[in-house]
Amino acid sequence: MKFIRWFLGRLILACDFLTRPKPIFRERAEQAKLDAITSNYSIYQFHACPFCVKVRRQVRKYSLDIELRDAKNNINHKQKLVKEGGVHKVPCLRIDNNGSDTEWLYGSNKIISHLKSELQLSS
Ligand SMILES: N[C@@H](CCC(=O)N[C@@H](CS)C(=O)NCC(=O)O)C(=O)O
Repeated sequence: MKFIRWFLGRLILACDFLTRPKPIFRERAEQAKLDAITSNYSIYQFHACPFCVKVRRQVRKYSLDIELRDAKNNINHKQKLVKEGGVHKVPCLRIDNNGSDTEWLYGSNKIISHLKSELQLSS
């Protein structure tokens, strides 16, 4: 079972690598505006989780600069996700609203919808 999961994970990563979307290009000022917003974002994720791959592909497609945090191998990230987010589930988008009222958004579809609406990204 562990091997099958490992194998499927590698397969997903290989498919992702071979079909990776091309990042879109923006004018410097426009990109800087988005970077300022996403500097408050971080994504808790596992490297080979298919839902995390889905979110990472969108992040790449839209050229978003969002810190990725490994919640499987990094014990500090894992503990923070469980303690503050509430569940050890990935992907999870952490939105730091300048110290107060930190949001933890779980679920790949919710994260992608949030990014699209918050950052006004076209489909
Ligand atoms: N419907 C969720 C599914 C997320 C999910 O099942 N994630 C798995 C990893 S692929 C997880 O976090 N499992 C908890 C664990 O392994 O501890 C989504 O779209 O994000």
